[in-house]
Amino acid sequence: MFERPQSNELAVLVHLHFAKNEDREVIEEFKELALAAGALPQCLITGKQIKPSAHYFVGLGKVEEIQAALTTHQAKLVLFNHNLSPSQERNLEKRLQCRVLGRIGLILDIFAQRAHSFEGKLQVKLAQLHHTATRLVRGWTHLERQRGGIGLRGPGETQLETDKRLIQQQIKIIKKRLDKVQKQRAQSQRARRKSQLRHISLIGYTNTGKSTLFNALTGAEVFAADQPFATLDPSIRRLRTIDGKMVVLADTVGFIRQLPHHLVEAFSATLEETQQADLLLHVVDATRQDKMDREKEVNKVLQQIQAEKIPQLFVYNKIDLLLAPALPHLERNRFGLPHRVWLSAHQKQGFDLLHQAITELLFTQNPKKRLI
Ligand SMILES: Nc1nc2c(ncn2[C@@H]2O[C@H](COP(=O)(O)OP(=O)(O)OP(=O)(O)O)[C@@H](O)[C@H]2O)c(=O)[nH]1
Ligand SMILES: [Mg+2]
Repeated sequence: MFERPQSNELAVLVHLHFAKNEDREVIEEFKELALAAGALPQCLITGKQIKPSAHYFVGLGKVEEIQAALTTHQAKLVLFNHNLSPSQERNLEKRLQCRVLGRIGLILDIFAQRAHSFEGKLQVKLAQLHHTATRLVRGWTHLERQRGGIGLRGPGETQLETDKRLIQQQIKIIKKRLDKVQKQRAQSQRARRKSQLRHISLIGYTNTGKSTLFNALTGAEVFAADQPFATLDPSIRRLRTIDGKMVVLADTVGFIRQLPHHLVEAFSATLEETQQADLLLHVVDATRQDKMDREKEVNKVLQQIQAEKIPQLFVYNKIDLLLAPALPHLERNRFGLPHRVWLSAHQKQGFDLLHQAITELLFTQNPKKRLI
């Protein structure tokens, strides 16, 4: 459906270590994000720093290193794997004479490219406007601008020349439109609720295999791909459990560490599927070293959307890729209830265990025991 975008902007990537145990996987994820936005990473500049410096985020020496890398690779874009303050972004752009994007800008750009539904597009636009509102003055505005470049998609570019009042007006208009769409959505949600079917939401870090599992379980054909944020708009299908009961299954947008607050807020309606679920299938890529960190990040977002109390069943996916091969199996918690299912969505292995676990958790006699 959508391939990697081909804007082919040569980019210099910057990632600083602030903690000792930051590792390769965080940097790999950063590169994936850059690629997903359509950038062509030319080099990665790393370094250790105790805390960000106020003016340029990085120290002066690092700024010079970035400058040299830009010249060497003839790159016109610098991507930071960190959240830059508006003034840091501005100072860097002025100094480096090119576009500089922080992690939030990068994620927003990917979202802008991937949003397909009317609601999804409005949500991204809203988040972009909030982001832009704090960044009205850009140091590089006198430079030649490339329309549609990374970080310039969506409403960003024209708003740069407008004032905050105009942006606030736009935010108001979009919120109104979103309200309308969301009311319609609430209506269909109510209709589904009336049917009294139990709701299950697939949630988890991005690229863990939620959509692959959704497709394999329901026979749907939603887009699944080895890239961050393949899914933005939720999909909903019915699913029959092993004992013949019908449930509703939702596939949702994946989360990532440092998910921009405005994005979570803007997507709150989409995330309602999750907030109102009876059970969350928390999909985890079992091959990742950092899976525990990722689980924590996902739980942080769940807290933000007040969904942290909904029972979770962990689905440890991609066991076919584990170095030490594992067979599908089911782990139980201290109450003897299903806690973690190890399976492969791709190979369709372990689905019987998943079905069994869902049935037990949703239709068990003692609801108090369901909380894991
Ligand atoms: N080997 C293997 N690959 C898998 C498995 N499940 C998913 N994948 C692959 O993992 C990649 C991501 O899968 P998706 O289903 O798009 O993941 P997602 O969690 O929906 O990702 P987002 O929507 O981007 O958050 C795809 O390339 C899948 O083919 C699995 O069990 N085994
Ligand atoms: Mg998906």
